[in-house]
Formats: sequence, structure tokens, C-alpha cells
Amino acid sequence: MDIKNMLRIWMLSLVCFCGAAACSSKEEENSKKKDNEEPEVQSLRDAPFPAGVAIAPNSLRNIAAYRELVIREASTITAENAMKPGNISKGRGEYFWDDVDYLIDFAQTNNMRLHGHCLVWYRQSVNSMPAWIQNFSGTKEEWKAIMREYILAVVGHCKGKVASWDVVNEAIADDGSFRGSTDVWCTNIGAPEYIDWAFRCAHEADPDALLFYNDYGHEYSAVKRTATNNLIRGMQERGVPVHGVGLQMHTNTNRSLQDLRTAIRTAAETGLKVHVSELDVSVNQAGAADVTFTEELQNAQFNSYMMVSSEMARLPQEQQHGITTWGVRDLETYGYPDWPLLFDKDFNRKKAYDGLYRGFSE
Ligand code: 9MR
Repeated sequence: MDIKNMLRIWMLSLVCFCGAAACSSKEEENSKKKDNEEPEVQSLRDAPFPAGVAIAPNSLRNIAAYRELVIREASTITAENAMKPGNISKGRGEYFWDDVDYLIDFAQTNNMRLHGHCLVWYRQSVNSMPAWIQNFSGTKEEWKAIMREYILAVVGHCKGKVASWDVVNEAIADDGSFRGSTDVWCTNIGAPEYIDWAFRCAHEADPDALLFYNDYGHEYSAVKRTATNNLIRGMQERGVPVHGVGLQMHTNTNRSLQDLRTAIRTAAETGLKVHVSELDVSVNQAGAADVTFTEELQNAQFNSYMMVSSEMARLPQEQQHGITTWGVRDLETYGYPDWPLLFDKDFNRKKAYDGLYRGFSE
């Protein structure tokens, strides 16, 4: 046998020996696991589609347990407020990127999708509508120009880093009409023209970003469901780049499970992606001062969360954009007791978490 062949045989034996050793140590490990009966550590990252939470950059920066939980559980995050126009832009042409860049970096480092919320929202609150837009005065073309300027700046800054956007939020009033005089965009550009325009601008800035129309009320209002689907159909007919429907789903345990199902199924009829974008399930919808979080309420909440995730899991895969809860943990921030989220105030998983998790495979 020449030296080359000897070497080959020796190498082969080494590979077999290492392989066998690895196998036996794996078997040992498995049998140890069985002996201890330790459940697998579960995480929302196991979901068949992205699942995650709305977050605040300062909580990520300052509260270690919060940050660890988000890293452990979330495969998608949305900024609850930090990416709203009023927080990004305090004056025309002025942009505040610190929080946006922090979130982009956080999402990339931890292998998460970052969903952008939101580009255009009529609501006049400090963080949703900058004063410079609310007080702007100009022709229709000038209004379209400021919208384009803002969207190109923000979506352009985030190009390739923010996977999807709520381009327009809550443009439809409770009676199914556009908002008229309460919405400066509607007043100055007209609807649905301003909605189409916002989507076209966002697409121009990042042709790869997925663009969503986001609204509330689909789980209790047939009017809202119909108006949303009509709006989407019209946009599709006009060739507007729209890729998904965001169902906020701020709901409660009094809502029937069938209603939650109907909201998701109706949105899916558009053929677009569906994002349950702001899920929370109140157990004290009436805001009573003396409610306790009984086992009965915990079970009802379990069922609501399970319905939402199981219904999402039933959609064709290409329509499952994901589920995002509107916050991380229960805190009594409303002035009355409520427990609407997946984690308690000490960051422990609740029964609601088990419900959402169970629904992935129901
Ligand atoms: O939870 C958000 C709250 O902290 C803000 O003050 C408020 C105004 O910007 O917006 C809340 O989030 C809303 C979301 O942006 C759109 N859908 C309804 C949400 C709850 O009100």
C-alpha cells in the first residue's frame, strides 16, 4: 500500500470514529432530555409566519428584561410611536433619525423584520401629525408635493431596511366614508386621490417595500370591512401599488370569536397580504375600577388570541404577513385595570401567550 492510500484509510477511519462519537452523544442528550421531561423552550419565533410586538426605543434601550424578551420572542417589530410623522419631522425638511436608525440596527442585529408605522395619518396628535403639515397652506399640487417630499425622505432613508409600511392609516370613518374636513389630506387633495398618491410615492422611494393600508374596526363593523375592501379594489383597478391590509384589531373578550374570524377572512378576500397589526385583547372594555383578572377572563382571552393566530395560520402562506401585538406587557396605563397583552407586568408569559402559540398549529 502506498503512502497516499494509507493516509486515505487513516482519514476515513477518523471521520467514522468522530461521526459515531457525535451520534452517541446526541442519543445521550436526547435520552437525558426525556428523563428530565423538560419542555422545549418555545418562542413566538416558532410561528409559521412573523409574529412580534410594537415597541418603544427607550424601553429597548433602558429596560434589560424588555429588551431580552423582544429579542427572544419577536421576528417582527413595529415602533408604537417612534416612526410616526410627528416624531420624525418637527419642521419641513427637518428629520430626526436617531430612533429610526436605532430600530433599524436593533432589527438587523437580531434578525427581525421592521414594519414601518405610519406615513400618512389624519389624526391630530403630537406624534401623528406634525404642526407644519397641519398648518400648511397651499394649492392641491403643493399639498401633493409636501406629501411626496416627506414620504421620499422617510422611505428613502429606510430603503431596504424597513420591509413593509403602513402607508395610510385610518382614512375611513366609522360610516364608511372618507373623513372629509377632519382630515387635512382629504380636504386639500381629496380621497381616494391622496391615498393613491401616498402609495405611489412610497413605491417610488422603495419599490421592494410591501405597502399596507391599515385601519381599525373590521372585527365589529361590516361597514368598515366593506369600505376597506372597496378602497383596495379601487386602488388595484387604478394600478396603485398596494400589497396588504393591516387589521389593527384592538379588541376585547366580549367580541365573539366568529367576529375575529370574519375580520381576517374578509381582508383575505382582497387576495393581498393580511397583517394583524396592533392586536390587543382587553378584558375590561368598560373601564371599570374594580375588575380582577379572573380565570374565566384569562380563558376568554386565551380563546381570542388562539382564534386570531389559528385563522392567520389557515391563510395561504403568501397572504400571512403576520401578527403584531400593540405593546409588550400589561401595565395599568389606562387609569383602570386591564390585562390586554401576552406578558404580565413582570414580563412573564400569560395564558394569552399560550393561546396565541396554540393557534399556530390548530
Ligand atoms: O399607542 C399609541 C399611543 O401611544 C399614541 O399616543 C397614539 C397617538 O399617536 O397612538 C397609539 O397607537 C395607535 C396607532 O398608532 C394607530 N391605531 C390605534 C393605536 C392605539 O390608539
